[in-house]
Amino acid sequence: MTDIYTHTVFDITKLDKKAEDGTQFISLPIKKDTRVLKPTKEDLTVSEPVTPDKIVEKLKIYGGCFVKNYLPAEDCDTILNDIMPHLDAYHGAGTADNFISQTTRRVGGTCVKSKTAAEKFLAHPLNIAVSDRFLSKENLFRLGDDQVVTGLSRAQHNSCITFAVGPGSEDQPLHRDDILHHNIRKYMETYEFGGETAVGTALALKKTSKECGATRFIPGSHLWDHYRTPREDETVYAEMEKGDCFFMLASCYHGGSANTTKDYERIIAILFMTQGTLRQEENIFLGTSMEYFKSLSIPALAALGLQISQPFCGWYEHEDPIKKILPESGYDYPQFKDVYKIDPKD
Ligand SMILES: O=C(O)CCC(=O)C(=O)O
Ligand SMILES: [Fe+2]
Repeated sequence: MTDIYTHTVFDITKLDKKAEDGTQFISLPIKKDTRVLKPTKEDLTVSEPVTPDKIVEKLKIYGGCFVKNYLPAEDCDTILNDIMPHLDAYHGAGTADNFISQTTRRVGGTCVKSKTAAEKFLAHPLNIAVSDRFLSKENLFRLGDDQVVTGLSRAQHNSCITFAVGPGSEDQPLHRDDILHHNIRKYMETYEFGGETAVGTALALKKTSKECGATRFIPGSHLWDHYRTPREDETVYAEMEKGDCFFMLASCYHGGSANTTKDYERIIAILFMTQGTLRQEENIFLGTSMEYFKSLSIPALAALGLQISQPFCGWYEHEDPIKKILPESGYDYPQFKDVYKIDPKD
């Protein structure tokens, strides 16, 4: 019995075996799904003239697609100039795991640190149109016995992180970004709308190649269930020229890759949109002073939503907000509740 509503942790079978560092081995349910897509770069690239319909079609089939010349080079330069001082001030917060390499720098809040990012990248008509197709909702609601109202909830900004992936950065484990929303995916034969919680666009602020660690992704993995193993030999590298963009559903497996160059830093801005309903009803953050938050207890701050929702939701400058609000308190909250090793790897 648990007092927390949950599903999938009950699918973990603990094995009688531990790794050298003490990590518990487990097994997971195995679902047979051998579908592999091997699209060419051309298959994955939206043809001119680029329209929301064409992008949506590619995303339904592959989970990711490329748009050439999404933003002019000058806009990329302006965004990079706006963000560079913040990247230079990066001190490696939250690098205590294998998810972000020590030689990778990253800055969140790109759309509030760069007006060009907000106006040209976030408010890009293709981003708005495509995100709304996957994430917006319009519904009717009954009020009393004789009235119906309707409401439109549009896609909204979820995050926009600029990554500077330096030489020596390693392959990031393949993952789905919608784990932050605890989105448990079901096997799909063909794409069904309604279950997506985020849609991403990765903008190349500089040329990005396999050598410098381009994002790699698994075409078709947005149709997989929660348990299928993501394999390296199924990945495609999102190599792009400056100003090109890669659209990706958050349900698609992907990861940043190893930068094997000697001196070339890969710089990319990754924007995610989410459902307009994935927020608190009341916006208590706008207009509330830091002093007020500092005066509150940790349980009150956590209940207000200022504690990370594990694994990845609600951070401020890549850290749990309570750590920022009460730096002297010794408060620490892990990113993951438990970490296991899968055995056998199927
Ligand atoms: O570095 C990249 O290209 C991707 C990074 C990423 O997927 C992440 O940090 O969630
Ligand atoms: Fe990711």
